[in-house]
Amino acid sequence: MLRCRSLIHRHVGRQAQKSSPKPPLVTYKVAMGSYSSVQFCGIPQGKGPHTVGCTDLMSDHTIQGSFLRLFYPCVDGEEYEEAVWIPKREYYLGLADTLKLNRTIVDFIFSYYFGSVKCPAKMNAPFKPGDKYPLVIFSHGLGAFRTLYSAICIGLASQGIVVAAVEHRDESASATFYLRERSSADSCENDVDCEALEEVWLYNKSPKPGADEFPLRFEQVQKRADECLQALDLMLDINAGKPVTNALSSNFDWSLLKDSIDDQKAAVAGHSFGAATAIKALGRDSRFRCGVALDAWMYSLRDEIFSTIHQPVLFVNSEKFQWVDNVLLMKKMDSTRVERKMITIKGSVHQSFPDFTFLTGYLIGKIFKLKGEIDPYVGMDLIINVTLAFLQRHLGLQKDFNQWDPLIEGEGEFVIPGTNLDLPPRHTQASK
Ligand code: VQ7
Repeated sequence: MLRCRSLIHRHVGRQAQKSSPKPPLVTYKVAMGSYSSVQFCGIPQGKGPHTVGCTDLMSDHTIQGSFLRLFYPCVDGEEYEEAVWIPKREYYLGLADTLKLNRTIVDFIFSYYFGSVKCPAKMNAPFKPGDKYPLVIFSHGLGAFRTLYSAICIGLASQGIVVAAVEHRDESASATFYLRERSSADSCENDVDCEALEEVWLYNKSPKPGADEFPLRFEQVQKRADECLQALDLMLDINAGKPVTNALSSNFDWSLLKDSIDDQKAAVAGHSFGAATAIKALGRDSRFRCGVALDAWMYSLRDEIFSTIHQPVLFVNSEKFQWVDNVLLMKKMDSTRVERKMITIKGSVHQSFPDFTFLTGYLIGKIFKLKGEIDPYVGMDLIINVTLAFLQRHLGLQKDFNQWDPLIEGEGEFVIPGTNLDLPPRHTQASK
């Protein structure tokens, strides 16, 4: 049961200016280093002008289908409730496996602490038509799943971007599911509530101890990129007015999305393994006009791929996660023909990108490396704002996101251009 403690020195965040019945989100004035007495206050609301809705789509129900959570600008209204952040218990079991912890204990603790966490997006609220929104396909990291990056997805959607957060079925998610027809042996005779389809859960597959990890990750990143392309196809079909078959029951009206997505303004983004996935997807499909790689884990990518990518890419790195060989792989994408940018967020860690960074106290956050030195809310604003600036530049958006252009150059209090690591001399200048 998460609660926000009162703060000693606090200021009211920008979202408090929006008309909201909820108490304002509070963030600390001290952005780095000394927020030890500060408590979290949950997943931050979007800072843009749009209220955000979200809905789940599984199309089709098989393991080959797409599974995604869509974040989008929605109509205002009180009647829609905020979405449950982790929507099924099996995800806790998967996280337990990923973290190599006991399932029963994790289930008990996580149900208590995180079971009632909501994300500030209204579940199944009607889509707000009347504009042509850009589209971002988002790929989660290894051991994560589609809802764990809600802060980023909501931040973008509140600024008028439709975000499809894919849940991968390559056994890199901590848990995911698809549906299959019940066998006749366990059919639903005399059970009126029984569904004809049953959930089949897939958990994170670890490489065998001592085995080479590369073949598994190489295969997974291809499947992940396929799933991003498939999600793009699905969203563009919906935009074209094709009827949607959703294996998950909801009253969401998909027809409102017809002609609401700008099919010339699609980008792909992701975190860690998801960032490698985004890079792979760029090489596979030129409909993605640019990519944003958040703390990329480049391990699964072979050198040959770098010459196949012709779109602009922004690398947003954390200070603590990166190492020289990984950054050198990013540097292989340096180009004189298209923009390749890299910045590092000071005081950030690998887990500054997913939502857990907002959902523990300081000490637990530090012990489990969920928080760095930077205030997580300040870090998240930087991640979202630099992404928006880059999307505006390369998707040709008519917005004011260029106010954050200096971040792309690594200019600002908590950012540096390029990397904090010492690279061999000939790599130090490019892509800054
Ligand atoms: O794609 C990745 N990779 C490759 N995604 C990651 C981590 C990662 N690794 C980089 C290479 S390595 O250093 O060898 C191993 C890690 O993180 C995505 C992610 C995973 C989770 F398990 C998450 C999450 F939010 C994001 O959930 C966590 C939950 C908890 C908590 F519930 F216990 F609080 C913790 Cl402590 C950590 C992660």
